[in-house]
Amino acid sequence: MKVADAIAGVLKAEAIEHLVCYPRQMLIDPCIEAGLKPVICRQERVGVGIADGISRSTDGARIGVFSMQGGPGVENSFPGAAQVFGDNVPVLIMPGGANRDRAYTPPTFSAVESFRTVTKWAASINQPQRTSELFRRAFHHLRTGKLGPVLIEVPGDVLDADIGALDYAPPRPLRSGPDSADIRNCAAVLLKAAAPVIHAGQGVLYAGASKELVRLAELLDAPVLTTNTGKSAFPENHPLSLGAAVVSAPKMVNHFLRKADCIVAVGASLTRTPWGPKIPNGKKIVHLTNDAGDINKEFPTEAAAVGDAKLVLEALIAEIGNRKRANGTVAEVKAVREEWIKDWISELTSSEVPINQYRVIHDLKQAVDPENTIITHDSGGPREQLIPFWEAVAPRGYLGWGKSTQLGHGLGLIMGAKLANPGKLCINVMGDASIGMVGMDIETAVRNRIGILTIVFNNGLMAGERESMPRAIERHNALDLGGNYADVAKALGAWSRRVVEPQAVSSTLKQAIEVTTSHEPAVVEFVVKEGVRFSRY
Ligand SMILES: Cc1ncc(C[n+]2csc(CCOP(=O)(O)OP(=O)(O)O)c2C)c(N)n1
Ligand SMILES: [Mg+2]
Repeated sequence: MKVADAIAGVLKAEAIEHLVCYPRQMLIDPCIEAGLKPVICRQERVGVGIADGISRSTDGARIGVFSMQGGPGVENSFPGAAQVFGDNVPVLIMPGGANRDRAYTPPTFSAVESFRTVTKWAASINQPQRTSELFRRAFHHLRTGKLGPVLIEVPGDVLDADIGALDYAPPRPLRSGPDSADIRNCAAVLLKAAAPVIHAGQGVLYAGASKELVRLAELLDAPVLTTNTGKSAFPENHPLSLGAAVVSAPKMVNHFLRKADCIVAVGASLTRTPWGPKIPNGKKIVHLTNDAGDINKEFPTEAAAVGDAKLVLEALIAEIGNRKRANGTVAEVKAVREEWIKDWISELTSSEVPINQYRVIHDLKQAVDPENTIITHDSGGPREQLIPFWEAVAPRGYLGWGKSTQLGHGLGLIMGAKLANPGKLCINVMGDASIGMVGMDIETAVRNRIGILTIVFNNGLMAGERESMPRAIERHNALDLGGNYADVAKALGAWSRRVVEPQAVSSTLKQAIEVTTSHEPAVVEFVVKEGVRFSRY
């Protein structure tokens, strides 16, 4: 068997359905022979985004794979790799590579060396007979421990080498549980706390531990906030939910963070980031994570336990037993939420022209079945506007992203989510700068019959950058962007509408949702106001 066919056999054994790819890549045909479906994108960074959507929306149960040319192809996929590395998403990136006799000859591009800083592990198949071994390691890394992208480079001259029969068995995902002494310590700190707050991250999603998280919150009568990537780990229609935080957040988040004496982080690294909850100094920290390297990293830690979020939560729940607490938290969350909505209801229902972004979000909420919807934001204003006000009720009903925050990443992400969840309504909300980065890939959705709904907030500028370059703006209008994206989408073959009247928001969204049910992407461009009011308290 040739190495190319062996790799196709590995992917088949790993139940990979889609090969997201861009030529020239000599693995494409062998993979198609093995029964995979190709998804050819228009740009490599979007290809990584599609693979991300497959992995992220399935909590890694299905691994997204993206394969492209060595040299220019892999060079052009660096942003995608950096984004999934920042967000710890298990994605397999499989570039071609120069023949082995070109290695270490400048300027030959080395994907392994160049991607070392944005991958969990990167290797080149330097000997054909190592194919099975290297893929076993790759899939082990993609399933176990702290997750992240893995890169395997396939040099051109390796592909045709004969290696006999393929000997490959998919490695099982492995979970580890916590030390019982650590759990006793965590429970003791928690039960002494007067006002604990639970800070939940994406580890809860990957562990499938949302039910256990709800149980812990109810036992402690503790309110729950999530990180950006952890949004949807806790049902946001639960009376203890505070919502998720980026720079903006529901009013409840900072209200409870300020008064908390103890923060319990679950399935979260607690890395300080502008796009996450801001934990004030001086709180007692209890840290539950599968990566010991994150403990004591940013915060002195009072108690901690290392393990898979589900196993750790089960152990903690058992340790707390019937020592249930009551703090009157539900009534306090409700009161602050009511104050918050009072602050915002005029925005959410506004009839102003240009259209208010919050009105679109509000009308969209009414138009969807939240149990059957996956939605994601893009960078910039849309992220800040959507996250506080979108109520995620089911795990992975929201794909929050952004330790790096690359404009345009949401488009590939939602295409991958739709490929992996064809029965769900999949929506991405992007600004005009974002669509400028990746808009041509709307054609990828058209051609591959990926029925996503793309919402574009077109305010004709980069709202968040007003502060960053006042002189350039004053003298050269440097903030402004131009474009009619409904026309662009139409020219790319998508169903599209441009909406300027608030009265048409709801009916157009409903029409667009209907269009997506027949595997056709829909793009709705809303001509919106600049939009600089954010939910920040
Ligand atoms: C690839 C990339 N380059 C630059 C940035 C910095 N950045 C963040 S938001 C933004 C402007 C976003 O404008 P737009 O998408 O139109 O949304 P708006 O803020 O206007 O609502 C920029 C330049 C980024 N996040 N990603
Ligand atoms: Mg804009």
